[in-house]
Amino acid sequence: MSESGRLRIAIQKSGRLSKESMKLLKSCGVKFNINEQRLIAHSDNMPIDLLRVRDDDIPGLVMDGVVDLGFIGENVLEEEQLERQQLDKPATCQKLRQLDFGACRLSLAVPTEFSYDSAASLEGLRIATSYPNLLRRYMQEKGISYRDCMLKGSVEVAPRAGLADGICDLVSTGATLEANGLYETEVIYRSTACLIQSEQEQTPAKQALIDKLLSRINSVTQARE
Ligand code: PRT
Ligand code: ZN
Repeated sequence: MSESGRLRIAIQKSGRLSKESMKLLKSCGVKFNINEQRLIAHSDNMPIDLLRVRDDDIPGLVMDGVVDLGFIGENVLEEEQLERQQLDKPATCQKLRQLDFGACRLSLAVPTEFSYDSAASLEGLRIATSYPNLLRRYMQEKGISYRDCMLKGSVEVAPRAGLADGICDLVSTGATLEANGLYETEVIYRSTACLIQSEQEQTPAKQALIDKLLSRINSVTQARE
């Protein structure tokens, strides 16, 4: 558990955030020997353990205090926070800083033949998404009622498959939307990767290590700007 003297950091095992998260830690001087089969990687030169997991698990691990730090997309963090608030589970953590990778937006999109004026054009229609809480918050703010179609993957094919009228999904270049005969109509959330810390009180030694890492991250990212 994180009560051990070693700092526990959760990073995405494999996916869009893994390489950049590892690269950032390496450029902060943290050395790792990764064994692809292993969940945990121990640093050779600092009291740091890396926990390599699905990105969706990272906010919960940090909010429950199982790990001390996590690299995560703000979209996943905020969706999990909204979910946990409804379930009365711990839903807080400190956002130490935004990072300069993993940029994307969560957007509404509809088929090219759909005549869209505003989000109100979706009133009463079905929207496929993997982000039901962020979508609900946006639609509630606009006072629009809609029907959910919860999909963990293949969201962009839902309209063509007749499962939904529109989608709410992550977009970066827009190529996936275009390839699926969809167009982006509203950006509902803008996201980048970020570094989060558990609310649990740290020992002075661990907090000093976190501060050192953060200061190195600041120098590395400033140098990249
Ligand atoms: O296996 P695991 O659960 O860990 O990974 P995952 O498949 O859930 O996540 P992954 O690796 O795809 O994405 C991790 C994080 O990267 C996301 O939560 C975002 O914070 C960030 N990110 C940045 C993106 C994108 N850009 C992105 N383009 N996540 C997903 N996409 C997908 C999007 O869902 C769509 O299918 O890429 C497609 C759109 O891309 P464009 O370029 O065609 O617009
Ligand atoms: Zn995921």
